[in-house]
Amino acid sequence: MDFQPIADHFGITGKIVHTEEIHSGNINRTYLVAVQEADSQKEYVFQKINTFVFKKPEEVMDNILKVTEHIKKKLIETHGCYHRRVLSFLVGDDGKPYYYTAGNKHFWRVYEYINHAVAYDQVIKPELFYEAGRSFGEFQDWLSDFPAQSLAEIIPSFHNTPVRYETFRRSMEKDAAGRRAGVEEEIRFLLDREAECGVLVEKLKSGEIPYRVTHNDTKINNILFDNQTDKAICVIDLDTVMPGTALYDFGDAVRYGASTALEDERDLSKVSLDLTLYEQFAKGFLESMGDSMTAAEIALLPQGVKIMTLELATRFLADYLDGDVYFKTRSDDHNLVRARTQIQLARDIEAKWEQLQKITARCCEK
Ligand code: GN1
Ligand code: MG
Repeated sequence: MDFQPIADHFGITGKIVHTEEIHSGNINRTYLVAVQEADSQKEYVFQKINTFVFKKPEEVMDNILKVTEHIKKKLIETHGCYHRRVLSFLVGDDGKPYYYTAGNKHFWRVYEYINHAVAYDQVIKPELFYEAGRSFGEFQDWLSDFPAQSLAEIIPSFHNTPVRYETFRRSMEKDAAGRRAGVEEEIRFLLDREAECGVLVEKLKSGEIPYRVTHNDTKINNILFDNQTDKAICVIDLDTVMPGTALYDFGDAVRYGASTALEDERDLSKVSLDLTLYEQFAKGFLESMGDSMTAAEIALLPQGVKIMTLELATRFLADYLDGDVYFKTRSDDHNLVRARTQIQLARDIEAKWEQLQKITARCCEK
């Protein structure tokens, strides 16, 4: 990979001394690029955007720049500086925060690497998940006065679960990769729960719960933690920041982070929902969202977790049926393995439903 033209475009003058792919994320390609300058070394993150997923990448960058500028202002007001707390994207001579290569085929962006930080793929101790809740809650709080109508809808109906089910049904009917016969049991499980998945979208439409500017991809590895203190410092992966409900962000974070196994664990006996972690995240999230969470939203938190889990199951299984065209995969059955962990998690969420209600109520008393 020749990073030099991209570096040149963004005015990075030093000599590239090290490059390395960072294998996280299921969509974009991400690289760490180290540059030797006169008397110091500086690191950048170069990302090639997946333009099959993000059809209008310029709009993605436009949203991100607006949102990061807004957060920077907030941080200056409250902390006097924003160093390490928000992503800073480079802008080329043409004033644009992106650069096309390969005859306009590849879309690149570059941001400053945040030093002394670590990202976790799994929650290794409960305090980390409290921090994650706090951080995603704070992110939403910062954006609570952001003009939502100025944001482009990057992926239409991104978290519209009934629409996800329609797509899933189309994939089932088409059976493009000829894989359907092997997954009838999984299909049945998901279709049995279709009726209950429209609740959040209906309540948003009816105004029972508010639209907010949300992150929409709240996996724990989308937060950077300080590598000394394990305090959350920066929310990353802002590609899908759009208007939505806080319940998506809550649900997505919990289905991923409070699972006792990774999203692609093959041994389903390892997959369950850790209630201690659920409580930690809820505490952190509710604390930093402050009084702005409405009673209706709080009552729906467990539903947010269940619906997001089912939504991801339908997305993974649909992609398996389509022949793996959307998510990056490392084996032929990778999407099926992912769908199965989500189904197992949904089963466990149902088994723990009463407890989830009780814990949620307890978090509000504090
Ligand atoms: C994708 O790229 P990554 O890993 O942050 C996906 C999310 C899914 C997630 C599942 C734009 O996110 O919606 O929840 O994989 N992002 C997009 O791991 O589809
Ligand atoms: Mg992402």
